[in-house]
Amino acid sequence: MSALNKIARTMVSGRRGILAADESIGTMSSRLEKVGVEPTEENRRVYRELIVTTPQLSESISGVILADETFRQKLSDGRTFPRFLDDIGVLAGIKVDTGAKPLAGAPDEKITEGLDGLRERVAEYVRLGGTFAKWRAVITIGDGMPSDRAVRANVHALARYAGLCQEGGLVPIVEPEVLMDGDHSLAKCRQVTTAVLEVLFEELDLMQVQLDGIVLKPNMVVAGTGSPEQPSVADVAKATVETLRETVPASVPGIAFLSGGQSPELATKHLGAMQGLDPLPWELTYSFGRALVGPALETWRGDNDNWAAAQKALSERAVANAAAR
Ligand code: 5MM
Repeated sequence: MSALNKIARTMVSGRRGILAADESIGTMSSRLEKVGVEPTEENRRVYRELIVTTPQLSESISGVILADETFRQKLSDGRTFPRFLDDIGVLAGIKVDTGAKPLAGAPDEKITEGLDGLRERVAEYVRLGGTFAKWRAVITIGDGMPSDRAVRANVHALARYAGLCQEGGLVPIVEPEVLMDGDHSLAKCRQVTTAVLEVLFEELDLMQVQLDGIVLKPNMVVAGTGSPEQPSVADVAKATVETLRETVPASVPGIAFLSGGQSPELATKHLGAMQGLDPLPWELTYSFGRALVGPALETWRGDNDNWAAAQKALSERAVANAAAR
């Protein structure tokens, strides 16, 4: 077993999943403001400390994805976040993309940036204690979207990112997110997700990415949030698993879903319903952001009297997702 494969398997096996706490400074700041917390560097640090010090986190969380700012910050006891995670038996991951920007000639579509200097940044993150990385590509469904060029440009960047991470010793989480925004049907989401995953695996092959040393982080196949016809939990589970079976090689060790704006409870139900569907060639787990930490942030609201209750709210979601596996 290669070192990359060993890390990837640790990330996805057993009952555990991955916690995405890698909101960029802008996203984290607006989420803090929404719950009445001043968006300072220190408040972002305190909030991340609340998350990672949640009791028994390591029983349901195998890895935490951090943003660059958090990766370099310290907990109150002086340990860096990667060091603390290592001490509690949780892998430290790092978001290495620098955000999704408008694609030239297609302002309603996005291309994720961050390849420049990535080889050097990967080497630094490894020195700081990172074991895996994340890059998120964003695909929009809409009038004439996604365009072929948006899909091609994004999967090309994902594959080059994955190759650079593997060369430097980090397991890449490969995240092509087909957004839930819009009034499209489940069938449309399935068609677009299939097309994106097909070209993604072509491109990963072209770049000679070792498939047993990645973790795929896709969207579930759902209807758009504005669609009048919302599918049942069983329909989402079936469409998602069928789509993945058609597109994801069995050599990929695990698939860890994003939640994409689903409610925490629904994301967990979907994950649970997929586990019952025949033997699957890969592990199926979670790499949720909002569906794991949303209730904790709402509970904390910057008041340290709510610290324990907020950690309990995170713990409940993490335990529910582990049980769903
Ligand atoms: C936690 O949010 C991640 C970073 O977002 P920005 O760079 O936009 O601030 C995001 O990539 C996240 O990891 C995925 O979208 C999964 O999170 P959800 O909430 O969709 O499960």
